[in-house]
Amino acid sequence: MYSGSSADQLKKELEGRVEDRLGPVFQRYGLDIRDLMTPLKWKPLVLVIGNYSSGKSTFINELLGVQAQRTGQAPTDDSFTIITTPEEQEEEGEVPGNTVVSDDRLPFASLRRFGESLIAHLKMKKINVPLLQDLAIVDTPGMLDSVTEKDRGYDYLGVVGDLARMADLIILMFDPHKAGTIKETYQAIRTTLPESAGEDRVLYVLNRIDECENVVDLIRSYGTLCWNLSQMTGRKDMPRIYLTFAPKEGENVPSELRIWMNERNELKNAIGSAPRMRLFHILHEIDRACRELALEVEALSSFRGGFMEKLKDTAKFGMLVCITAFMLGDVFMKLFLGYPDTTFLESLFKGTTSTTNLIWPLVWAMIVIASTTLLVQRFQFPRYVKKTIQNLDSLLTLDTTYKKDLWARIRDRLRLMLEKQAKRQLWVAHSRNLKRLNAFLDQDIRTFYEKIKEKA
Ligand SMILES: Nc1nc2c(ncn2[C@@H]2O[C@H](COP(=O)(O)OP(=O)(O)OP(=O)(O)O)[C@@H](O)[C@H]2O)c(=O)[nH]1
Ligand SMILES: [Mg+2]
Repeated sequence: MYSGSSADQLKKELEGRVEDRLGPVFQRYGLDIRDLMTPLKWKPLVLVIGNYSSGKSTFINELLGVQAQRTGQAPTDDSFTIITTPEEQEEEGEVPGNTVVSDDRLPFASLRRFGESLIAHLKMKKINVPLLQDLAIVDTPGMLDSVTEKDRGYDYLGVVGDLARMADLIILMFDPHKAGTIKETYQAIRTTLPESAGEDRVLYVLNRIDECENVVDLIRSYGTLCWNLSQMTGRKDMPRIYLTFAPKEGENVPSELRIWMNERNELKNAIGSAPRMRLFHILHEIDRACRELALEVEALSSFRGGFMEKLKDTAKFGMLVCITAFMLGDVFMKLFLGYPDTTFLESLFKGTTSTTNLIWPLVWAMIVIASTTLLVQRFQFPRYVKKTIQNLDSLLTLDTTYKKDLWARIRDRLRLMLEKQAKRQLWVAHSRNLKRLNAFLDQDIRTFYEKIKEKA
């Protein structure tokens, strides 16, 4: 199994490399690469979600070897419980939600936004169990059918989404009685999880299979779950579904169930891989942030390029007017005002040009340059920015679904940037930054993926 310390070492190496290579580029676009890692700064996290009474808490207790969580038929637990070990010199015990969201060593500050109702339903339990040295487990209230946000008092799926974003491994538990038919489960799989977690981080479990009357009954439940899952995820391939049950304490496992014992053990072993999954998770987040920024930089580069084209035309026209003003400005002055006595062109023909003949042509040229600059600054550029913001999609060719998804995530950020700092974008070397981002994606991230796989 992947040891926590080798994962830690790789994590530090990765963080160093990211700060070195990407820190300055992210900073140039008003982003802090460290923010990206804040939710991932604590221990690897295993999130256990699923239908009420599917056996989440029973499984956690079995995994830890202690009765950490209350269990029982019907919805039993209405709290999110983070289970971890006490710090050095600290006693076992419970920490209330308020302290959990205020502790800046922990990654849960974002949960504060779900309000007091959630905080009252959030706690941390600290128990001395070796498994928890390298990871923390979050037990959650079961998903229900006819429940609204008002009934819960907080946005349950919002909380699940936030935790899923932080989690390195998500166990989604079903049972044969309600194999994928619960409304909240449907919403979680349909929207919350895809927005927060990669597919590879979710383990599907059909638990309590000992309650199936016979193999036919089990196959029926399994089939129903597969069908429901395929409807919910839209995936063509069926993910692995662990078929498990909790062996009753002190009782022998009935012979017909013995063949399924392996599944439960494999699920437990999969949880041990959370530290390694954390590394993949971090890489995944960095990869995503880099690709998002790369697309943003591409759009800004196109914004800059488009304006430079316009500026070139204006400059050409301005230059023409400038030369005309330089040559003829004083000729018109002489015609209408009677001075200067000798125009620049006259002095040229006579061969008597002196510095005094250059004063008016230069004044006229300067007037043209100054007014062109003013025109560009006051009218042409703001109009270009306004038009670009109105038609942001024209900055890029979005030829793949992946690019379209990325674009949907950064569109507002880009709009804000153009509203606030459009001028600054003209002076940034976007193409160089894009090269750096792409080099990181092509080389460094790949190298780290290989390293994690090698050490597995
Ligand atoms: N037969 C059988 N019963 C189980 C199994 N797992 C759990 N149970 C029982 O099912 C009931 C519900 O288990 P819990 O672990 O409390 O379920 P939960 O998912 O945590 O439920 P909530 O916290 O209410 O969402 C308890 O009475 C358990 O003893 C199992 O694999 N087989
Ligand atoms: Mg429970």
